[in-house]
Amino acid sequence: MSDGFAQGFTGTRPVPGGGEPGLAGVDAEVLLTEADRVALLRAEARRGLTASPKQLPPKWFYDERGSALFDAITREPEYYLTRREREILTERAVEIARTTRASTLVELGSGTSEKTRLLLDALRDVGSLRRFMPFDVCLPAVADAAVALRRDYPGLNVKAVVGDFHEHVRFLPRAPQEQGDAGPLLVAFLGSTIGNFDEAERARFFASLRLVLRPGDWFLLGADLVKAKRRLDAAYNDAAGVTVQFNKNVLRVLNRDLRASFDEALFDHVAAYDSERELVDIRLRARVAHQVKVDGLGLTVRFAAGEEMRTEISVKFRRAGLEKALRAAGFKRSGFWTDRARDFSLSLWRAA
Ligand code: AVJ
Repeated sequence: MSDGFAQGFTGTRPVPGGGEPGLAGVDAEVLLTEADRVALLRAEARRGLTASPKQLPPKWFYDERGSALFDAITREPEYYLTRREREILTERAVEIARTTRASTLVELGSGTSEKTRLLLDALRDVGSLRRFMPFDVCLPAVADAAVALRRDYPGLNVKAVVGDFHEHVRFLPRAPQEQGDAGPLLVAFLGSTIGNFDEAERARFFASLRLVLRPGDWFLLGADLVKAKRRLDAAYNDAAGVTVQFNKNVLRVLNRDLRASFDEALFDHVAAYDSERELVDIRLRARVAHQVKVDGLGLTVRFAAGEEMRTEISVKFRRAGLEKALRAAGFKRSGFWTDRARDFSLSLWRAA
């Protein structure tokens, strides 16, 4: 590596891919190439479709169409999360910028990076901002974010990273100290994407993030809070049906990338808050008994009538639970904020 980002790695590092389409003119680190992505999809789809009960990891919603559908969900009246998080960020961005004085902002699962602009503006205004790194599994999403932000923030060094944050957070490229760019890193993980992780995945994620950070670096976490079931059920069953399309999009991804023959019309969207486990369980339920061929895996998958396949969990949090998990991973709390309705939380953690 000659770009000065190769230092500070531990462990074996994936070879960055070259010549990925869709990254023209964007400085990028591809930790997950298109070929890797398909290999990972194959492995995870094979495991999930042959498991009992069947399940698919939620990251596979997010091809270009899925990312656009998620964006549409954030504008639905029932889906309060994005608006609440934006309310907190609008109020706290300056405080976060003054506290962290971060020189690099990393956004995990960046999507369209729209809320990040609040942070970028505040960090630019305190004069500490040098670099922005959108990190996402969806290459078109990071590429678009990188292009738009480079345009709107002249002088900002933008480096896109394509990766799976379960696997690749520990390989986050760091600028070496000797470049005179030793300001702290601020890693933002917004939107309650952390809700997609189960408890073990969360612990592993916080621990590997802590390993890539140096003492004095920062972690900003957006996490949705436990609340009344009726509101959560409504948020994941919007009247316009965008969430239905989003949930079923994973079937289109399998059809296209694994030459599967899923028929969306044979499945119902099912999403319900489980107040015991404090999570929204999101599934696709087969309307009738049928078989699906997955040619790319040489697999025939049988569904019984009424059989449910889990496509996502969306865990809801309490402050005490978050503090416990982050402290266990080696973080110290610096701030914990909610919106006025106490629907959503934004918290700032310092690598201790
Ligand atoms: C992007 C994981 C935060 O769990 O609320 C929205 C995804 N799924 N509606 C969430 C989602 C169905 C969303 N996250």
